[in-house]
Order: sequence, then C-alpha cells, then structure tokens
Amino acid sequence: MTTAPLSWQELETLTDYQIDTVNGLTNARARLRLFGQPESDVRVTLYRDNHAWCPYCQKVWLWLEEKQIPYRIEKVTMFCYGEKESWYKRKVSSGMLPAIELDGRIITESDDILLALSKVFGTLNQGIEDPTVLPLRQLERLLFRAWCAWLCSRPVYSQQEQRNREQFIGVVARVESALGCTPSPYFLSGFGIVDVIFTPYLERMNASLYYYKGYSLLSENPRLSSWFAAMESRTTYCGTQSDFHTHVHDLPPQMGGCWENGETQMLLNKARVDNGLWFGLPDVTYPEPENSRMEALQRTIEHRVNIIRVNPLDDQLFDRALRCALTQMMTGEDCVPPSGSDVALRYLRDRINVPRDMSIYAAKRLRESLEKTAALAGDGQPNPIPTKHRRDQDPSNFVIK
Ligand SMILES: N[C@@H](CCC(=O)N[C@@H](CS)C(=O)NCC(=O)O)C(=O)O
Repeated sequence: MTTAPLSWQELETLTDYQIDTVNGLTNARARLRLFGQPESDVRVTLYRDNHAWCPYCQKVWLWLEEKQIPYRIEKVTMFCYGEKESWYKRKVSSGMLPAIELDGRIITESDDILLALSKVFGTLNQGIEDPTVLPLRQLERLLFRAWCAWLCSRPVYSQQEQRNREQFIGVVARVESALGCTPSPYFLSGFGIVDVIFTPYLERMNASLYYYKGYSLLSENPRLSSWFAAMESRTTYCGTQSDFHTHVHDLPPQMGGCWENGETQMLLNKARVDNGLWFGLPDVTYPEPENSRMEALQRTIEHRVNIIRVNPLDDQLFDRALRCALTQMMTGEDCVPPSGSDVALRYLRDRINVPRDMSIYAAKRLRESLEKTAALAGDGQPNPIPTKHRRDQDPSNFVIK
C-alpha cells in the first residue's frame, strides 16, 4: 500500500523521544555533564572532535563518564573535515585533539590527560602506570601497529596482504590470551582503565576489517566477543559507541587510506555496510530499544532545516522526499517520493553518523527507510563518499543560519 507523506506537524506528534543530556545517560550531544552535581563543581573541560571520530577523544570521554566527573565539552573541527577553529589553536597550537582544561591548565596527549585526571580524581580501578596495566598498554599499541600495517599499506609484493593478515591475527591471539587471564570478561579482574584504553581501536578494527578485508574480528575471537558484549552492558560505552558505516567512512582520511583486499567476503561485507541490510551487522549485539524509530524521527526533525539545505536536491523536492522516508519509517507504509529524489535520499543515507546524530539502532532504522523510499524512485547512487577528506561533513555548513 502507498500513502501520502505526513506533514512535519503530523510527524512531530509521532515522537516523544527526549533525553537529559546533562544528567542522563552518556550521549554525544551534551555540552555539559553534571551527573547530578552542581555546575559550580565543574573543573574540567574536554575538547573533542565535532563528529566523535577521534579515537583518543573517545578514550578520555569514556574515562570521564565512567568516573562521573562533572565536565564541559567543547567541540573542535578536525583537519580532515574542515578548518580548525582559531580559538582552539590559541589554546593548543598544534590543533591536536583531545585536550582538557583542568583547573585552568591545558593538557594534551590522551595518556597524559588520563594521568593528570587520575591524580586529581582517583584512578579508574587501576592507574595508567600500574604494573598490571603497562604490559597491556604495550599490547594495545602492538595490536594498533599490526592493524595499521594490514589496513593501510597498499600491498606492493605478492604475499604481503597475507603476511600482514597473519601478523595481525598473531597479535589478536595474544589479546585473546590476555583476556583469558582472569575469569571476568574484561582485561583484568573487573572493568578498568585497560578496557577504556582498548575500546576505541577495537571498535574501529571490528568495523574496518569487516569492510576492507572481509574479516570478522568478533566471530573469530570468542573472548573478544565476550569483552565487547560486556562493554555493551555499560551505558557509558553505548553512549560513545559508533557503528560500521560511520567508521569505515571516517577512517580513510584519518588513516591516510584503507585498502580493500577485493576478496569475495570483503565485497559482500562492503555492499552490506553501504547498502544494507544494516540489521544483523556485527557492530552491535544488544537488542534494539523500543524507541529507536522515535529517536531517528526526533533527531531528523530537529535538524531538518540544515539536512534539507545541504542536500544537493532542490529544497522543496527534498523536503517532500524526506517526509516520505520518515512516513515510511513510522507507519511501515510505502510512500512514493518525488521522481529524481533517489540519489538525494541515498546522499543522506550515506551521511548519518553514529553516535553524533543518533544511536546505532536509530541510524539503522533511518538508513533502512531512506533506502526503501529511494528504491521507489529509482536506483541512482550518489557520488562515492570521499576518502581523502570529509569536507562534505564540514560542521560550519551545519551551523543553524
Ligand atoms: N598521541 C596523541 C594522538 C592524538 C591524535 O592523533 N589526534 C588526532 C585525531 S585522532 C588529531 O588531533 N589530529 C588533528 C586533526 O585531525 O585535526 C594522543 O594520544 O592524544
């Protein structure tokens, strides 16, 4: 059955999604986090990247959330998607992220930040320089280097891809045994600093190797799979958690390129991440919350003026096409968009970011409805997402004007 698109007013009545960004669960939108404490207690400002793409920022973010330290958040543009704010360069001349301001003192380098924070607020179960932590930090860096070598180097001689793969898998085996040293699913006897340190890159490895190499980190490694499930039981982690689609397209400009190996499984995985089915991808294992559609709707309504303005299609036509997709998402009924809107709907499908715009399942719902609705208009595909830079995501274009 096909239906007419609902008006924005009608759509608004279909969602009551609301979160308390300041005192509620971990979320990517907050500019202030208080955890029920008075604002006068705030001693920390976290400078992190606008789109929540920076792995080192995620590490500090997660630490602050776990410790429930009241803090402010200032968002900064990364070089790969726009121009660095001059006010930030006056604070941190290199422009590097993350940074914190602690009692008025600027600190950079994520490890130095964690060390300084632990000195003032106490450790997260273990200190970053604890003798049980140091070898695991070294293992994390070893894994990181093996991942970079496999993902980012274009093979120049035969066997190189295979060697890089084996080298990575060898280090993963060491991570698996490290996880097996205690009965807990975490690295040490309970959740702690080591888990925070491993989180950003394990999340990115899971996404990128699935897409660029056809390799499923979690299904190949049972202890990593349990670790990931344990992390997902923490609302702190879930609030910072990204998805496969976001990562595979935010990594190339940050890493200087990611190389596809062209294998059959890789091609299947890539098609699935880009075009769906998004449900069932191994980027999330907890069940879908009931309000995921409402969240997607609420977030789209909030930003609709900019979403429509930055879309390549004529504003009026895209307004209607977008309402068709949202109508489909909320009612389950097909709603035929204006002809010629297929590319425009897929342009938006390709630019939904997790956790920046919404959480994982909300993004899956929205991408699914955009794709279903686009398919009613045609099979036109937008230009591929750029890999050398992401200036299509320049935050200055999204400032409400
Ligand atoms: N060793 C640093 C690395 C930080 C880093 O590499 N930050 C990157 C983003 S992931 C950055 O700020 N690059 C500048 C930019 O992209 O604007 C740390 O641990 O904090």
